Amino acid sequence: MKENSFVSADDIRSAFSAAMSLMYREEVPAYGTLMELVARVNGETLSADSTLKERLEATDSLERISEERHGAIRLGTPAELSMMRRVFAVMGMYPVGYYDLSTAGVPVHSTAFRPVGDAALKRNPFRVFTSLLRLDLIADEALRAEAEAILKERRIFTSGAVDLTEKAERDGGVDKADAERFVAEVLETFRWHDEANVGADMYERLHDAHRLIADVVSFKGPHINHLTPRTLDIDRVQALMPEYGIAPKAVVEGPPTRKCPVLLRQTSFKALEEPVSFRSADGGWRTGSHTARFGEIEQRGIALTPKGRGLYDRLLDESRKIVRPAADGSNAREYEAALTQVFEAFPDSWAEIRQAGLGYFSYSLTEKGRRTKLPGRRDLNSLIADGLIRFDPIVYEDFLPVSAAGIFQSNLGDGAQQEFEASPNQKRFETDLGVAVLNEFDHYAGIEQASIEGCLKALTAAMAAE
Ligand code: OOG
Ligand code: NI
Repeated sequence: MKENSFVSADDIRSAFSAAMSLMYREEVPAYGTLMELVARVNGETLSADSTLKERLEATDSLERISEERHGAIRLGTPAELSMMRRVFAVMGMYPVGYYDLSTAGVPVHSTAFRPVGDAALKRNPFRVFTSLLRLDLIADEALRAEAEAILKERRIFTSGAVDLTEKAERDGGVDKADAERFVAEVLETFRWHDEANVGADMYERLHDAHRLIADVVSFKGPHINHLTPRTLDIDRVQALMPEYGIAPKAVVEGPPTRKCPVLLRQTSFKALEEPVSFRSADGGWRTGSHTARFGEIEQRGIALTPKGRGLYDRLLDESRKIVRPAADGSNAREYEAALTQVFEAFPDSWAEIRQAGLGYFSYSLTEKGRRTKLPGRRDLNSLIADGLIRFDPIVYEDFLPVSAAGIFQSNLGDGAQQEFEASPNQKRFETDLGVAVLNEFDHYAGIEQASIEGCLKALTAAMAAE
């Protein structure tokens, strides 16, 4: 096959996220309502702030502002995880980062499959937060073995999805017709199944061990458990959710409201209780319910350097020592107040964040810079001071373990939290995945460095062209 007849991975990813959005809105109507609210608030925010509108027009396409930025699934076995990696690779999504959720009382560890280059992210930044169940954290050995046996039997990928993935790997891409089939086949893996794989008794036992184990083991596939559009004003959407008949989680996860947003803020509406049927011993079905699926929103800020991230983690920890947010929302105000107060120690202007080496920036020539010719290389700070180079924050594209744990917890119900020993096991995760995860900091540092090089080169090349 000729290479130029291949559909780009970016196009396949875009088609896939659009198809998933459509499916999820049909499956979970409350999610469609959230999308409407997000579109309204984004529209209002843009009309009230013309500078923001201009800035976004320059960097993003405005019609796509309110589209999904991520979703999440939970897998059951190493084989599922490594096949998922191959499927996502066809869509230009690669595993970035390792997240250990055991410390937060959730028996999974995770990565985020996402596009990595600047151009691919601009084209469509859709990511999937992908967790692998850790049965090794379950104390009951008999139950662990039974769960493993159930998982071993299921096939979460259609044979069409497997064939097309192999074909794409072999040929180095897929043509238009295959790309369409690929999207349709892969979508099946993410679909909701209201008929459980197990009987009600087994479901109860799994559920008693941990609600998440029941969610992963009891069903035919790893149903998409939420999708997350981008909002330009997360506090406003959070405040308006009840008016739209949806119940928000108690607090917004991540940093407090700031002039210069850092990392990632996110909130969700609580997972819905949905009817499911369980197999009964007589071969029939018995009705019950399961709580798994919800909707989330996110607002992203600047990517922090290891130093900035260290400061963020320390301040977050400090805030949570003052007030630990309760699942029922009873101390939400106090928590927000503590967070805001503690985060006063984090500089809140781009210049200060840059000077302190806390964040990653993308550098570009100003109007004046484009007209200037330099006799030789000069140092970046003096070029900025002379108004030849400007800097803009690089957006954080990854996730935050404490926030993810908060999202998990709020959707597992308000019941007592379970404790696990902290046991990160990145090596094991990577063995199961089949490759090492990419390091998020390298990615941001690379984009920053390339932008600096680009500016310096252009400034001196201008002179050579004279
Ligand atoms: C994933 C929760 C993590 C996020 O945005 O931090 C997540 C899950 O509940 O499976 O999606
Ligand atoms: Ni999420």
